[in-house]
Amino acid sequence: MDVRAAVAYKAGDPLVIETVQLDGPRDGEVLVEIMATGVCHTDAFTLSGDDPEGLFPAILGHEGAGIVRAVGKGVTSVKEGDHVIPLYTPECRECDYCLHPKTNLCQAIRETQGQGLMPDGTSRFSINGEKIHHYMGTSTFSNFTVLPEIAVAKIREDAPFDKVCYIGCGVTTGIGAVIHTAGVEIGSNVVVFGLGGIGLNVIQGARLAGANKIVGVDINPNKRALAEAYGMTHFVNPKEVEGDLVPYLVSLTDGGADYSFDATGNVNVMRDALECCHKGWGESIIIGVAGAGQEISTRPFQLVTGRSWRGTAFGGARGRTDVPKIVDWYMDGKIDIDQMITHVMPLDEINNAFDLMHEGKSIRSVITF
Ligand code: NAD
Ligand code: DAO
Ligand code: ZN
Ligand code: ZN
Repeated sequence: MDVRAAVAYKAGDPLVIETVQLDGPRDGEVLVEIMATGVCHTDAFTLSGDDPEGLFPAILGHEGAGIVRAVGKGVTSVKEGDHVIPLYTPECRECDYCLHPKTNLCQAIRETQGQGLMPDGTSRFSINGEKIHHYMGTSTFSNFTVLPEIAVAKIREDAPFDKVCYIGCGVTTGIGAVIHTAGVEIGSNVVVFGLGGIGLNVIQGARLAGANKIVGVDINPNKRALAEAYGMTHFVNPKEVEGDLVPYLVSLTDGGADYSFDATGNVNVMRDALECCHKGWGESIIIGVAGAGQEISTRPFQLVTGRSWRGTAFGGARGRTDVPKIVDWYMDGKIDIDQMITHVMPLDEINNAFDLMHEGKSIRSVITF
């Protein structure tokens, strides 16, 4: 079938809105009509060329919501008409990783997903006979996409697509990092670096978890007001701190953060995030994705003296199990999404969404089809 998609032909170039050919779902796959998709920093990261796994041409996008329009042979867990959120971290419920309690990194389709292909090693997208790569197994910058059955979470039908698409990445990543990965306890002091689409969700996760001080750190002062609305108790702009940032944060958190989170992707910030943690027990969680070839460093003594450094993908969430629950939290008013969606636009204007992100003017732009 012909579909409308934003194609990334080359690193650094704007996306091109094209009519693209999409083959139907094969065994174990589903065809999903994408109704809305968010534009995340990770899409921009791949488009920039900094992503070591980035492949071109590709149809980017990994934060969508839509409706199943057809299913391939052998599909049992969803049917035509079901509302779903695509999962860039699938959940097969059978592999060693899915069966291990300490990870959400299902490996069932990892190899082909990393190659921009469906599990049978082929692409469903093409243009004039030329292959276009899938992206993160989701390719939501298209009004239709094909996904493996294990890479869709079935959600309730009254949830608005233009809001819950954000649960496909940002909301789940931020809240999940607090709840699943860190396991923040009531009364903890938390420091969050980067108050963008992910960091704000870390803030709201910390509030949900009953944290005491929730310190937000961002070089853009315009991020302050919204972060306060989501539960930030103290704002720190590193540009306004006299002296070193780390001792300032240690003092502000009465000896150091119980938990800190990097939601910037900057390796120097990651070091500060680790080093502002409390001696003896502070844990720092890396969420941000750094550019190709970049490395983190600290003095090993930081770890010897009881701080620990960990990371999280998709907030440690198991998509088919946890995503429908997060949709329920939104529908029940336990979490908020609406204020973070600062811009809504049609697919034709998707390059504007990237510009707004780079200019620091948006939290989330959502594309509606
Ligand atoms: P964003 O651009 O919306 O937000 C980043 C924020 O960091 C901005 O507010 C910016 O002003 C701030 N910032 C930049 N440099 C800073 C510095 N030196 N000190 C303090 N603040 C600084 O991006 P986002 O969508 O929130 O994504 C954040 C990161 O998370 C990206 O690296 C993205 O790739 C990554 N990410 C990871 C996962 C995962 O599963 N691990 C999922 C989604 C996104
Ligand atoms: O190696 O098993 C694996 C898959 C790792 C992919 C996890 C991606 C999470 C980080 C990228 C940001 C997503 C928007
Ligand atoms: Zn994302
Ligand atoms: Zn699995």
